[in-house]
Amino acid sequence: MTKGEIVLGCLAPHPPHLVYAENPDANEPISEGGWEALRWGYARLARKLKTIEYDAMVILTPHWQTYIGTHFLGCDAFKSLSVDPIFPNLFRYHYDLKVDVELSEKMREVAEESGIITKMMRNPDFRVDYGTITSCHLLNPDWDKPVVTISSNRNRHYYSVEVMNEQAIALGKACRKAIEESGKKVVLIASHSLSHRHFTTEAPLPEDMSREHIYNHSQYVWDMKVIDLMRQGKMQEFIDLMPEFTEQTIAETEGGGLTWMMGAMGMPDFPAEIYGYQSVIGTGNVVACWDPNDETRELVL
Ligand code: 2X7
Ligand code: FE2
Repeated sequence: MTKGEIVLGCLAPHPPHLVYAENPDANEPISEGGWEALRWGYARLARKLKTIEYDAMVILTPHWQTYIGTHFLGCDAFKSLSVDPIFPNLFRYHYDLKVDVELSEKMREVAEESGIITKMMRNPDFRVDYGTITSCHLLNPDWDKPVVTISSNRNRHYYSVEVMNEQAIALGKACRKAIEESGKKVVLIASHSLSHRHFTTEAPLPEDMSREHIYNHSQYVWDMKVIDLMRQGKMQEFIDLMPEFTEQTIAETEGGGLTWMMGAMGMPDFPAEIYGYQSVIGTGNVVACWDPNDETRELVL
């Protein structure tokens, strides 16, 4: 069997606002648009994905939080209505997704062998989190590839960002080994924002872009600092800065997505492709990807 590989790693933020702004048939609320810098960036990355051959998407999301171990989706399909608990006015999405259970089981098994506590989610009525749905919809609106969602274990809350970093890197290495042994080509997705202070009141019209801006200048400066490290291919430096960044900006990196993906990709030292940066209710969001193929990697923005 040919060795499997990670063909792309995407940092894909999941504000439900972005799906709301797109007006897909699957989502009930109707909008007048908004957040174009992110949505157009996502559309360009989605076009790149169409040119890449891959078997499955594997996503780590901070909105499936597990307190004992790391969990993996373990049923062939999940179908339901996802209503965002905070923004039911924006996100009531009818999803119908397929899971690569074989790959999911393999990753769980290798993670367990490396000492990580794990569990398969076998409840067919389990409600898939909106991080998975939003990031996958924006990267692949056709939903024509199976996915695997990995939960975010609450290491950061039990312990610290430092412990989260160590555990997420170990999980990333285990997932890479499992992918290689599976013979499959896989796209990894870290589903989250960067800085994550957000407004506590919403504008009367959510898509009123005259009301959208980053929460404060310090958040902006931090976001630009870490995006610059991505551009320069200094991901080890970013991971080393993760505790300060995460604590000072209440960043959504706390769930471990980016650390896990970088661990799986062997801490890339090549430049990330940057597709767009914008705030959503004050949070900082970048759409970025790491393309290990020197021939297809581009300077996007
Ligand atoms: O989950 C989110 C998020 N991460 C960022 C912004 C707005 C809403 O939801
Ligand atoms: Fe979130």
